[in-house]
Amino acid sequence: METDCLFCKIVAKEIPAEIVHETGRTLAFRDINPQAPTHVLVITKDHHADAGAVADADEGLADEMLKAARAIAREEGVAEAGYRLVFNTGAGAGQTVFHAHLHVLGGRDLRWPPG
Ligand code: IU
Repeated sequence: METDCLFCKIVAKEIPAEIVHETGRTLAFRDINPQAPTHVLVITKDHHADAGAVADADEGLADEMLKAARAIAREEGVAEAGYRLVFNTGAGAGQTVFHAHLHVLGGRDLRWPPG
């Protein structure tokens, strides 16, 4: 755990969050500033700075995040209509919290390019 990391504090239950899904190595909760009717963040329980660090980390961790996202999309009822998975990776791409998180967005029309 990184002491100054907000998402580590959510994992440690030191900061509340609306948790919607949990696996052995991931936790998912509703984004505090939702950009779509469904906006859930899938995070790793261990601290990894971004998606690249997840890819370099434990075997199967990225796969576990992806499977969690698929389960959430189904549970939220957005899988059929379509949903978007986003890893903002690096400040230049809009990453603001440097603890790896996969955005699961759905429940409205999603345009491309995302901007
Ligand atoms: P980003 O990809 O790093 O920009 O996404 C960070 C997300 O974390 C963003 O959508 C925030 O609304 C969200 N978030 C949150 O859900 N709870 C918080 O306490 C904070 C940020 I700070």
